[in-house]
Amino acid sequence: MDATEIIVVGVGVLAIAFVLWYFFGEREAAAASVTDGGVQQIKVMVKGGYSPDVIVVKEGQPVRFDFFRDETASCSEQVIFGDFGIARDLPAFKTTPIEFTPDKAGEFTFTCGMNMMRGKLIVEPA
Ligand SMILES: [Cu+2]
Repeated sequence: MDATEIIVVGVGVLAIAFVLWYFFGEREAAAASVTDGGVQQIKVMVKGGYSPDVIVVKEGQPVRFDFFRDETASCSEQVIFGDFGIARDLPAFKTTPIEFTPDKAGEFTFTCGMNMMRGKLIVEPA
């Protein structure tokens, strides 16, 4: 192989590694910040997905998500926390607060109304 071929192969390998990381890699989990009132707060950006899409909270303490939907794509117009019986409309370009107290520990998914966009809520045992 000459130098050009080595570079081409190298770039290809890096591109494959990036794709694998992007789709299958472990995402950085975001921990909620706790206010004086003991509410676990976290801002979630909604744009083609949820950011952050892995959120860590503690069981038995109230949680407040501020969902900011930064798009009009109909996919994201609803967010559902099925395990907690919550379904809420998210108006575009607005912040929608969703408050509840996670009463069970474990890993739960939250999704858009079509179950296409997904995020993970990790509730740590109290
Ligand atoms: Cu959707």
